[in-house]
Amino acid sequence: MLSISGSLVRPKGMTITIHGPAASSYVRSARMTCIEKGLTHTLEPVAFGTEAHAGLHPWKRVPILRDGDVTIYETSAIMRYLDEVGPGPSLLPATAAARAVMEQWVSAINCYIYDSLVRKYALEYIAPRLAGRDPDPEKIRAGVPAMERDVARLETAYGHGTYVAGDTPSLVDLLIAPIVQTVGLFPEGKRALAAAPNLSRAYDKLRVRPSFEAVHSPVGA
Ligand SMILES: N[C@@H](CCC(=O)N[C@@H](CS)C(=O)NCC(=O)O)C(=O)O
Repeated sequence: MLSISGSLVRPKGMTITIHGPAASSYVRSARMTCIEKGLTHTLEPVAFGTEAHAGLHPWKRVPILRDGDVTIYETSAIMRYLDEVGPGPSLLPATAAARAVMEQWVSAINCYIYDSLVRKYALEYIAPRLAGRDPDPEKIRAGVPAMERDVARLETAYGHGTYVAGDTPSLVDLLIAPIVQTVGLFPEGKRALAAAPNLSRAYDKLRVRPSFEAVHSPVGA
């Protein structure tokens, strides 16, 4: 359950726990943020759907962060927390307008883009395969138009600078990189990304960062 009773000064060297599977794009974004910020963390599984899981996240999703007596769910809140407590360079853009643009795209990912790119497209390949079944081509076909539309919309986020909000990565770029990697594992996603040169250029820079390489997904590896 959310706790805000953490001490004002976070003890140096305390290890953060991120709960969730290594393949989850949101989990990978939280872990990338730890690494970018110079915070040590361990990855721990969560028993999906159990009462213990609900005790950490009422909607039974991942990731969940634990840091001493602080427990936080929702990836953007986790990333904000890590950005504040970590010693590494800030992952927030420098101006009010750029920070608002970052938040706009964080919200768009959480409300629309994760759904169209991952949940209703990539997972239609991944989930059946993990269960030892063949993906259903009808379900994949049904997800392609929204996936293509939202890759094209994400392309516009990278039309103005190297990253979404400036010339250095901010939290939203760390949210996007694992999603792009996941979509690019599958043929229609690969084609959509090939038609998005600005997004692909940014992804090519993000994917060689040590933080991204350290959390490479076991799915499609
Ligand atoms: N709004 C949540 C979404 C988290 C989410 O959907 N995570 C996925 C894994 S990438 C999950 O828990 N899926 C399991 C499920 O939907 O039951 C956040 O930003 O953390």
